[in-house]
Amino acid sequence: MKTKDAPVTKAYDVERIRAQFPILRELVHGKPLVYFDNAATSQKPRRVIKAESAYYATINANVHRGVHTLSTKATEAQEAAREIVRRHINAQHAHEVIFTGGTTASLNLASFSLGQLVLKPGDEVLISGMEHHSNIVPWQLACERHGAKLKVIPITESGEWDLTQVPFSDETRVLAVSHVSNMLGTINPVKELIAEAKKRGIITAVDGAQAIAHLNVDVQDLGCDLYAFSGHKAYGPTGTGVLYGREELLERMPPWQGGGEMIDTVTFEKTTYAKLPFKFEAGTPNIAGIIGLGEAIRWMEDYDFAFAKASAEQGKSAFAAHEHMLLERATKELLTIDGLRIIGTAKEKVGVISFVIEGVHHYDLGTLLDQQGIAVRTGHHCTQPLMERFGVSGTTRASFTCFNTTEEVDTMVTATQKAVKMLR
Ligand code: 7TS
Repeated sequence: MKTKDAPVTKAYDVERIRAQFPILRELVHGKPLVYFDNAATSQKPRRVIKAESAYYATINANVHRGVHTLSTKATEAQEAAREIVRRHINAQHAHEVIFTGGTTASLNLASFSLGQLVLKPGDEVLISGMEHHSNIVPWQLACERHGAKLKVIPITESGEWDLTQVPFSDETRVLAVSHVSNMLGTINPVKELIAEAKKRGIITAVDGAQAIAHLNVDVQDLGCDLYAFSGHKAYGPTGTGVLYGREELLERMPPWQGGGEMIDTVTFEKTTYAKLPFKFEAGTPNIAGIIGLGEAIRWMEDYDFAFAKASAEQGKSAFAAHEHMLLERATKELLTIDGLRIIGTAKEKVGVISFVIEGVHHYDLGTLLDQQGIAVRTGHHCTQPLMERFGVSGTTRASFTCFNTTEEVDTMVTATQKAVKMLR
């Protein structure tokens, strides 16, 4: 895992990174865009936009279908992207990488298929109190289908798992937890919890939606059975995602959706399924998006790793270090605002800051910030149980990425101070 306390040196050229993102030239309400909603979706570097359009302009064809040249080229480009993902997350085999529509689709696949495979009445699925709805509802549905129960790891005041109260039991069959919280920014000790689960023979699934663009994800090192993420949160196109699964488990898991591509033979009496990964990829995939996702990962590696070498002695991630510096600055400056409370004060955080301000509704604040060209997210962030845990209806959330600047943080803080004066 990348650590984020590396010193940011002169080698980190934020302007050079910004130049890669065409959208940063846009004005919003006549003001330069300050994009602090990176946890919702990341912006796309030019290379990714180009890779997607080049596919349509030059090799558009269906994959794994025809013998014609374009189909072969499209297939090769898609499978090259699978290998890029495999290498990036250090999966053992490319066929352990299943392409999906996003984290939500990956978790629905995982919960449906694992439900069929292992859940019986009385069994338990263990999640945590900081999960996104995408890592709650699919498991709830699976539990309803199979008569199982959903159990929850409680969250401490600082926004961390309370490891003294993990409700493992003899009935726990699946542990499904997020690597990083989208609301709190907390980096969870997933490796440790997975190790504990494995000792008990529990299958482990990780929601990596908020980790993939900020941490070095190594699925073999984590020891997880399944790992889900979205391409669009890691500089890639929307409508792309991955479910990594350990080969031996994927072989045993039944398919989720039926259709073309996922079969070996079909008769009206019986269907046999294709080998991995195609067993889980029914229908025509998002070929252009997958190619774009591969390019996004290559872009991230080219830039982040190049900077990492240049900027941090121990090869720490330069993106993560930069984002952490922005987080520290925003935290310090925002706390000077009277009545402001940060929700999520864990020691290990990515560049996500959620806050509430006494006497100010997050929606009003978000609207006033938008008028200054500043994009933040407001609301419950698809984590309603977590909102309830902290006794709030919603927060304002700023989430930082590699191209954000200290000036942008200062602009947001000043605009927030002004907004508070207007709204109180
Ligand atoms: N899990 C986590 C931890 C997330 O943050 C999100 C999206 C999802 C799952 C679902 O991902 P999707 O790509 O399938 O939609 N989180 C957010 C967010 O924080 N703001 O908008 C979407």
